[in-house]
Amino acid sequence: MRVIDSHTEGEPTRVILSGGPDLGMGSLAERAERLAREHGDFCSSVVLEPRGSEALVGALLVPPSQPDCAAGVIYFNTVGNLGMCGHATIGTAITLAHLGRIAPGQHRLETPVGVVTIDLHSPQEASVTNVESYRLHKDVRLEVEGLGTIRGDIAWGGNWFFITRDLPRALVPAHIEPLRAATLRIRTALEVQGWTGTGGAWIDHVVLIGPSQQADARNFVLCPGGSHDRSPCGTGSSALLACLAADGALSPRQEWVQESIIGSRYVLHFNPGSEVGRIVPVIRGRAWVTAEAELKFAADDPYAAGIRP
Ligand code: PYC
Repeated sequence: MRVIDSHTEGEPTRVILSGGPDLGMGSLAERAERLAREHGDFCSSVVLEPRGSEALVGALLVPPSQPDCAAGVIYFNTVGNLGMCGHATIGTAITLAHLGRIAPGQHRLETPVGVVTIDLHSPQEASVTNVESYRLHKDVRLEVEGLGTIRGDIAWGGNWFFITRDLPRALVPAHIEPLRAATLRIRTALEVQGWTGTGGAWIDHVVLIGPSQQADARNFVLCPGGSHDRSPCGTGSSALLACLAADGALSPRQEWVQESIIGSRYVLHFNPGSEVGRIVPVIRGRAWVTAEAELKFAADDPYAAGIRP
C-alpha cells in the first residue's frame, strides 16, 4: 500500500495512493458508509499502531462522482469515518501538489458531506473553503461529573462539536492529560443528557476556547478516538466561526486567527451561506510532507490490522 504522510500545523494525515479497497461507485457518502461497514480492518491497519498513531487521520483517494472535482476523498480516524477534516484536506492538497497532480490555484475536492474547494497558494500553504457551517443550539447547560455546570454551543463545521469557554484548566500543553479527561467527561455528559447533532448524530468532538497572547483565541480539541488535535482543527474552527457569526461577534471576511494547544495557527474568515444562520468558512494553513512509504502487511503479522484498544 503506497502512502504519503504529512502534518498540518502539527496534526498528521496519511494519504492512501494505492492498495486501498475498491468501493465501487455511488455518492461519496455511500462509499464512505461501505468503507466503514466492510473495510474496518483496512482503516485500522492504516491508522492504528504499529503503523499509525492516535492522532493520525487517513485520507483515501477515490474517483469523484462529480466531474469538476480533482479527486474524491474519504477521511477516517482510529474509530471511524470523519465527514470532513480541515487539517487532512490541507494535508491532501499539499500531498497532491507534491505529486504534481495539482498546480497552484483552485481545485474542488468531493467529501462525504459535500464539495470543498482548495486554493493552493504555495507548495506548503493552502486555503480550504469548507462546507456550510451553522450553530444548532446556543447556551446548552450540562451537568458534568467533577466539573459542575458547563455551558456551551452545539455547532456543525463538517463534524459535530460542543464548544465551551468554561475551562476546567488553562489551555497549556502541560495540561493536555487533564484537559483530555475533562473533555471526555463533557462528551459523556452530552450523551447521557441526550444532546445530539441534527438527525441524532453523535457529538464526537469537544472544543475548549480560551485566551491567547498571539491569536484571537487558543483551543483544545478532543477528537472522536480520545486524542487531541495538534492543529487548531479546521472543522472545529469552522463551527466556532458559525457561533461567532450567529452572535454578531465576527463579520463576513473579518479575519480570525485560531491557535492550537501546541501554538500552531490557522487564519480564518467566512462568507455568508445560502441562508440566514449559515456561513461558508475559509481555513488557511500550512502542511509538510513527512514521508513517502509503502506499508507492509505480512501474512503472519498478528497486528496487521492494528492494535485495537
Ligand atoms: O481539522 O477538521 C479538522 C480535524 C478534525 C479532527 C481532526 N482534525
